[in-house]
Parts: sequence; structure tokens; C-alpha cells
Amino acid sequence: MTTQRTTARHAEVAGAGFAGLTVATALAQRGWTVRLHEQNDDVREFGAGILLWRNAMLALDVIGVADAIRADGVQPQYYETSLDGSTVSAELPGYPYWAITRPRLHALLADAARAAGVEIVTGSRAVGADPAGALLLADAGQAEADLVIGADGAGSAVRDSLTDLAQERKKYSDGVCRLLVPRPEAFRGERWDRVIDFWTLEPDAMRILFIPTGPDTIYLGMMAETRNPRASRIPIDVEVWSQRFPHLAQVIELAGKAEGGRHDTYQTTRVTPWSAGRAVLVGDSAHAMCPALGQGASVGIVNAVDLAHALEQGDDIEVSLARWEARERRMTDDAQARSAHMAATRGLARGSGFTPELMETANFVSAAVSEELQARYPVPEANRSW
Ligand code: 3HM
Repeated sequence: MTTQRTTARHAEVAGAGFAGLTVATALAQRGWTVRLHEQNDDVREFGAGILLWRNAMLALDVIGVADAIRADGVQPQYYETSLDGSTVSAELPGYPYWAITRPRLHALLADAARAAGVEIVTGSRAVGADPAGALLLADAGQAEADLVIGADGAGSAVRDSLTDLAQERKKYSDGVCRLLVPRPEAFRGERWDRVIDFWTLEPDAMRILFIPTGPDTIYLGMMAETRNPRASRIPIDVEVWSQRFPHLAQVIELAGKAEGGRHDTYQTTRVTPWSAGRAVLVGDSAHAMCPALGQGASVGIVNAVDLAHALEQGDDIEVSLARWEARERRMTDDAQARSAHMAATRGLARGSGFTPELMETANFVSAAVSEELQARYPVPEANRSW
């Protein structure tokens, strides 16, 4: 039963990335006052693309930004896998997931946050949290709140200050250059409105994940082993990549000129539990995962919306946090374990990798999502895992 509150509850959030903007918006839409701190001088996101699976689209629909993603992004017709230049599978026909650029998704979330009344403070760096209910800021002392949220990414200072939380961190031997390139004429049209996962495994693993993110842009995820330094840097080495993927020479040439991309080595962080008192972690600060399944941001977005929903269902914040974690923990742990396994085995390279077990993450539905909303995202029979 929900009781009538006389004063709004207040949240201080660290980090205006996808999870931070999402949780800030969802709380503000539920009557909270929210201040969101971003350490950079502007609210921005690097130049790459992103897949938003059904789990994330449902959560984004709850906060009202899914329609814009559907309008601006691309629904891939297939997830095709190509090994050594030959197609080995074309999976997920008709599956409800969308590709969009990271800057566009970020701008949509920032607009939604502002429209919901979130106060965004830039140039404000969080250095820790007090479980009694305060965010510790580098330049502004303590900001007290009913709830403090660390959405400050894989290198989270908020998490590291909460010494009651156990952390397991792992680095992997693969990394990925992520960037956006203009979409040449030869890569337009229906044939190319699909994800194509181009692999070569010999003499070492290199992969180009080709994802159209709109009529004019392609996201390239260029994965390589970090012990191959020429394939693990930005700007990318056009010669090394073109030798391995000669049929993609035109987009590789464009990738060599791309600005705003980034290289990251795969890493995971497992934190137990996700909260201490009135301080809670959401997104990569709590569960950074290997990008091998493209689920890192989606899981963070799902958990962010469900966190706001759980807090709405009861007045006792610590009870709500425990309930929320109980609902989201297994799905999140499974996503982390599955993406780490895929990264270690490179299991997607041989095609037909999206097994019902793997699709469990993409098909996860949080308690914040109504039946009516779910019906907007029908899952083809072959991809059902329930
Ligand atoms: C969507 C996606 N999938 C996989 C990777 C990867 O393995 O690096 C990155 C992605 O953005």
C-alpha cells in the first residue's frame, strides 16, 4: 500500500552517464527532487554506437524515451555472423532491439532528465558517499540526501569509498576500439540494415562488429587481443585491419579518420551487495561487464528504472534497496558471467550463438514494466526463453 507523502524525497546522483541519467529521470518522474553531478564540464558521451536490447527498450519506454529511439535508430533485421569472409549464420530476425549512436541516446536521456526537473551540475566530481545519506564532492563538501546514488562508472569513486561492499575485479586479454564512421553509399539499403559480426581467428582473433546506427552513420566495434598492439589503438591502424578484412577496406579507411572513438580493455567488477545504508550503486559502478554480448548499458538502464520503481513501492529506503537487489541480482550476475564466458571462448565467432539461455538477459522484464508495454515489443517464437 502506498501512503501519501507530504514532502518530496531527495536524491543526489554521481555520474551523468546512461545509468545515472536514467535513474535520475525515473526518480524525478516519481516525485523525487534529484541533483545529478557530472565531473566533466559538459554532459556528453563518446562517439560510438550501442545496441539497446528488448530489456533496455522496455525500461526506456517506462521513462518515455523509447519512441525517439525507435524513430532515430535502426532495428537490425538480422544478427549475421561472418567468419573468414563467409556468412555462418543470420539470427534474431524480427527481434525487437535497436541500434543508435551513443551521443544521440545520451542527448535523449539528458533531455528527459531536464524535462523531469532533474538539476544537472557539471564540473562537479564525487569522491565518495556516506551511507548515512550524503554524497561527498571534491569542491562542494557534503550534499545530504534521502538516497545517494553512485552511477559513476567502472572506476567509481563512490563504490571505492564504501568499504563494506566487497569487490571482485578482473581484466581480460581482449579490448575493443569503438567508433562511428559516415555510412558510404555501398553500405546503405536493406541488405545492410543488420548487425554483421565479422570475425577472423587466425593468427589471432580480430573482429569488426558492423552496426548501422542511422541512415548516415555506422558503429564499428573493432575487437582484438591487447597483445596485438597495432590492432589495439586509436586512431586505428588502417593497414593491419584492412589486411584482415579486405572486403571492408572502405569503412576501415573511414575508421582511420574517425574522431571521438575510444579503446577499452574488457573488464568486469562484481560488487556485493550493491548498497550500504542509504548509498547505492547502479550501472557499471556495480556491475561493469565484458561488452561481448552488448548488454552492459542495457542491464544498467534496466536496473536504474527498477530501482526507482522499487523505491516507489515502500517508504523504508533500505528495505526497498534490498528488495530491488533481490529482484535484479540474478539477471545481472548471469549477464556478467555469460558475457565473460563469450569473451573468453569467443563463442559468437562460429555463429548461431544466441541460444535461449543467452537470450534470457535480452528478454528480462523488470517489475517496472506493465503487460501492456511488453506487448509493444513482441518476441519471435524462436527467441523466447520463457
Ligand atoms: C554491441 C556490442 N557487442 C559486442 C561488443 C564487443 O564484444 O566488444 C561491443 C558492442 O558494442
